[in-house]
Amino acid sequence: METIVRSSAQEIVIGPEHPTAIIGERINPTGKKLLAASLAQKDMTRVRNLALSQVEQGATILDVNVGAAGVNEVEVLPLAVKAVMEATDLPLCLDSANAEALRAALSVYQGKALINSVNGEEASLQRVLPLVKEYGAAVIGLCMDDDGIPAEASKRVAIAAKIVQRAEALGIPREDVLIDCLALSVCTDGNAAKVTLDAIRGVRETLGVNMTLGASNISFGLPDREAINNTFLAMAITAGVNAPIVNPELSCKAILITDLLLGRDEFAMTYVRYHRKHSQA
Ligand code: THG
Repeated sequence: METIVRSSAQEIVIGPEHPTAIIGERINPTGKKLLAASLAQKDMTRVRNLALSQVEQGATILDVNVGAAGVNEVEVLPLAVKAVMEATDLPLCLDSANAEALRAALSVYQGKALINSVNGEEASLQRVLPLVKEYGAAVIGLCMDDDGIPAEASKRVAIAAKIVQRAEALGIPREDVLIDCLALSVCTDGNAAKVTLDAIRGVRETLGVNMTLGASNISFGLPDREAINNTFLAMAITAGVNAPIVNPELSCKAILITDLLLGRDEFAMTYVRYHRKHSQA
């Protein structure tokens, strides 16, 4: 099972036999006032700089999200996508809940994009999957629906199965669906990580599709989030996640070490190269 995403200049293959793809999350105004303000002004300087820094830190795909108060996503998402395409060669993950913004971004994107995201709600399936088909893109399917994020792993797997089935019914191959089993904070529910990991194993065993995960929710409200996130990432990758969404500055090293320990880095070449490039010695 291989998911391929592409820019005009390179291709990234996501799959169990490949190194973990690293989707950089930092082009996102959540919690970043200055980025939100510059996006509202249609100033792409910060977007470009966040693209360049994440490439430098080891991202292999870049998420682009411009959702904030005062930002017209239909206008600004394509502007941000163009700015990132000019700054880097990495394939992009177009992140919006607004289908018209996704369409506008897809129409300027050169390559095979990853769309972030569709979920199990009927309205989402009907708005997003036809765009995936029309543009020959890949898509992230979130394990949630009208009733929110299920507390039981088996229900998340059932939503994943529904998304895959609805995609296939439109002629979208299951290789082009990346499932996100979703993480909630262990601060409020001590079983939250376990449920997500059970869902990941369930999706791997019953559907066999590739998976993403935004890991950082797991540590919300707790001290030393970086340590929690990176420990959870290692567990999630071991369970079957192969394209996590992360802050590359904080998580690339942990991901490369996880690949090394799982036998996915022959002669430790990738880890050693990364260490040389990023150690100040
Ligand atoms: N799954 C999928 N897509 C996603 C998520 C997911 N997209 C959005 C999000 N979750 C992943 N992206 C982010 C982006 C920013 C932050 C967390 C996840 C974040 N920002 C800091 C804050 O809010 O405090 C800002 C700090 C900074 O970076 O400067 O934490 O789960 N499919």
